[in-house]
Amino acid sequence: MFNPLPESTVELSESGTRFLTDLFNRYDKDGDQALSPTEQEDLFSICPEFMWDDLISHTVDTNNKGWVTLEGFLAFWTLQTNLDYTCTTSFLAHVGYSVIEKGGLASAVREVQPRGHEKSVFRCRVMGGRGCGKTTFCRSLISKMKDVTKDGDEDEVICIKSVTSANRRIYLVLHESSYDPLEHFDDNTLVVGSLLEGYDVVCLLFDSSERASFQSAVQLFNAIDSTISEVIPCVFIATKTDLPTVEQVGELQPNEFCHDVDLPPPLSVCLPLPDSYTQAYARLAAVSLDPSQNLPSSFRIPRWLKMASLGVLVTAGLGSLLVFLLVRMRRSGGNRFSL
Ligand SMILES: Nc1nc2c(ncn2[C@@H]2O[C@H](COP(=O)(O)OP(=O)(O)O)[C@@H](O)[C@H]2O)c(=O)[nH]1
Ligand SMILES: [Mg+2]
Repeated sequence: MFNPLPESTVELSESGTRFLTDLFNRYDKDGDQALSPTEQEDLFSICPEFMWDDLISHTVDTNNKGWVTLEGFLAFWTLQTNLDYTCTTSFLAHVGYSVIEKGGLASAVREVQPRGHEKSVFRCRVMGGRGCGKTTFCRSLISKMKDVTKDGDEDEVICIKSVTSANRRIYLVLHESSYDPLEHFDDNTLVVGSLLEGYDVVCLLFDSSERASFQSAVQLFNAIDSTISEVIPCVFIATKTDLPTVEQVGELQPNEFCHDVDLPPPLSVCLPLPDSYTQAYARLAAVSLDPSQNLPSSFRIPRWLKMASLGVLVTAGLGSLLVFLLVRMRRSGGNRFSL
């Protein structure tokens, strides 16, 4: 029986990975290290209730024909396991995992502590104003930025790929959120807080060629600051730097803002420079492994401590007010009250 704690995450185990590798090789009939549409169809036809055919090629790296490679296949199941491991175990049940591997379905997955050293899948929330380049940023991870056509597409994409950082191979998940605080007039702290549950890093994008773009990023930053209960590293990224840079609306320009909150200046990315994305992903991977590298000064204090200090301030304030009132009452003829 596999019963992970609610705060834990679940990853593929060694035997789960081995089984999926063998499965891929079995269905890769021509041995070209990729599943052709027919091979993929064959594989997924054994479990009709699942509809992964489409999803898989939009989520992971493929070869130049758009066919899923072994690396992409494993990345896809890594993501499914991370989002909902029961989806992976049902699939494995269909394809005969228990017949081949010892230990039942539970041996295909393993429980991992949220900040544990054995964790190898890191989730990054990609946020920012509409049209600032979030989908492009996520898709570039799997070299599919050309798929982005419409301006400010509504779709929230999710992409996963393995990257190497500090001699470790980890999986980086980029998950777009289309929530733009400038489009909502009510308090956005609760929404933003729930959008970050289960994420390891937050990436705040802004379009350097659009005057109001940084404002969205700052509002998101402030909402995170006042809502998160756990410390989360934060990376600012300036997009579309191939276009002329404009001055941003607001008190502080992006570099000044980052300096003010004790963060490194924003990284720059743009489509004509694919390397700029590679560097940004490397940064996200490094920050996932060592959050202290990109923790804004105010995020270093857990929320409960902020609330406690607020409580102390309020109590101190009320105390002073009471003393002040008592002193005034005494001066203006304390005969009405005997102290
Ligand atoms: N010139 C330029 N355009 C870009 C760049 N990145 C994204 N875009 C374009 O900006 C538009 C909005 O991008 P998208 O990724 O959909 O933004 P989202 O709404 O934040 O997801 C699309 O037409 C993209 O092609 C870039 O680096 N340079
Ligand atoms: Mg988008």
